[in-house]
Amino acid sequence: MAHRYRSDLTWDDVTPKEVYLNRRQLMTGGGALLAAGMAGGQARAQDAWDLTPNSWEEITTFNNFYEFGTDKSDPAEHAHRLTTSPWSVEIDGLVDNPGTYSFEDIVAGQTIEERIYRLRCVERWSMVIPWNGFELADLLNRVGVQDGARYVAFETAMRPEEMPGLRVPILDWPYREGLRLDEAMHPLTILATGLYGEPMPNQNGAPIRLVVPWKYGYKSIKSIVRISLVAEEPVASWNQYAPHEYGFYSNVNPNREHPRWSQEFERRVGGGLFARNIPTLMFNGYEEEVASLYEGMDLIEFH
Ligand SMILES: Nc1nc2c(c(=O)[nH]1)N[C@H]1C(S)=C(S)[C@@H](COP(=O)(O)O)O[C@H]1N2
Ligand SMILES: [Mo]
Repeated sequence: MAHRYRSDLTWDDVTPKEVYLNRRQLMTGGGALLAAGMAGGQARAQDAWDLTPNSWEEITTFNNFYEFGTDKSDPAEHAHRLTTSPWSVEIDGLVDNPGTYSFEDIVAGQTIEERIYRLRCVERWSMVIPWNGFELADLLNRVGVQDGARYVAFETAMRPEEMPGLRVPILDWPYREGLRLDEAMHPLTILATGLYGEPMPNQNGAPIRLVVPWKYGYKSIKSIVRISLVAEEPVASWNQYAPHEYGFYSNVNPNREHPRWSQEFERRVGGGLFARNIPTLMFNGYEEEVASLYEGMDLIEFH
């Protein structure tokens, strides 16, 4: 029987909304979140939780979007070739209302909010990005998640004529990602349609991309064309590419070394050549909000 899936948590349970919505209050909110005590001195901890957004320039010229090439500058250079309108997303699998939804259908009736989130890349750089978007849970509840659905699978567009990077068989294209249903329903998980109040730039995943702030950046899949509700853990591109390096969960975890490098520190993009290493926080600083999703799980084994 179909039902509306409800996460145990609501946005109000997890954190004061202002913490994410208002930069000035952030300093206080961030301080409170850190009160539990973290490794490192006070100043370093505050650096790690500094949510001053990166500039538009930084956010739109230093990207990972391998469909357009593997250099950080490739997406800004080539992603203009992606046709983002019209756009549609196939929603299928264990849902009451499967179908092909236009971008306009998907955003219709959604209140687009600003969410200032930290993005922590597995390559040890980070940014703070003021996204505009809405909770993925809203969309999933609208299409009706059926009993038996335990995961959500996502796919990026695959258009060889518009995406020069697809010629390079690094990944088994299309780019795919997945979340457990409770992660997908968590109020921090959003579908973003813009940043800095502007429509999403192509290099950042226009017209609609996922943002899961407590996971390494690669989980936040761009330019989504398919969302499937499924029973079994779906394929995730980087996990498929190198399972030992990139687990399905990919929660930011300074205690779990990537086989080729430590995840203990990161550098903020834009800090220049002499950017300081700042400590990486458990769950990218969102521990208070999301740790309960993983109670009882060994986060080294399930990395
Ligand atoms: N389709 C697709 N989505 C993707 C990627 C990609 O190569 N292709 N790269 C991921 C990685 S590794 C990161 S760090 C983030 C970067 O997002 P940004 O460029 O908006 O900062 O996008 C993620 N989403
Ligand atoms: Mo990344």
